[in-house]
Amino acid sequence: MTFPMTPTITAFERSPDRGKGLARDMRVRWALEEAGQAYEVRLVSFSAMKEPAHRALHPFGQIPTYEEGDLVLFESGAIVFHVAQRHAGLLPGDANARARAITWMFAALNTVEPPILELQNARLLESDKPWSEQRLPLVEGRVRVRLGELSARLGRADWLDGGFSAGDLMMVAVLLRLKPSGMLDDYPNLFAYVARGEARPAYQRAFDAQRAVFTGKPPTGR
Ligand code: GTB
Repeated sequence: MTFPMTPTITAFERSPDRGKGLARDMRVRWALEEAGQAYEVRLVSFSAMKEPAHRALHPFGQIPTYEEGDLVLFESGAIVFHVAQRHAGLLPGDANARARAITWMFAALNTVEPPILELQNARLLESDKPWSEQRLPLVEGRVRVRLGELSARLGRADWLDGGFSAGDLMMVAVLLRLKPSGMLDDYPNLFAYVARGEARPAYQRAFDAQRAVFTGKPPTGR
């Protein structure tokens, strides 16, 4: 199944991560690639994001957004959910399994991502504050609690609940934010889980496409 109109998403014109795939357009690209759905990308500068034209799409002046005909969406979770609902492969057909996969999407966004975000803010935005050094272990500890809990639940399984789903896509995308910090190395099953996500051909295509924005070279099409 494909959408009647090719959707357009927005992404950073110049991502601060320099093509590492850590911005939130990556999870949307990944979902679209898993779905086999062609899409277009409009690149937006930091200043254009705050202009009325972009705010009409995204009230908070951020990326990603998603346009498909008359439909305009923002929030990466809502966009991935929309794609997953409309295409086979990202959500199971069985109603209960589907509800559980959606639960994992929420868990990724609402339980696991917030402490990770807090840690990144503490490291990037608060390092010059006199209390930063004292606060950092606390914030790091909160991330470790979640990683420990998630690691215990995943155990030796490949994916969180049966086959790969949008829940895994979101969880891997969230955990990837920790990759540069090396924190995942202490949780071998989570490290392997993330690597499994990254190894998916759809992930690779999405990663190459967002990286091409930074390098200026077209994706290799692997
Ligand atoms: N809850 C929203 C969603 O899930 O879509 C959050 C959207 C959001 O935070 N967007 C960020 C943005 O537009 C980009 S992803 N920021 C610009 C602004 O607010 O003015 C966050 C992000 C940015 C950069 C990196 N990086 O460089 O590593 C990683 C993640």
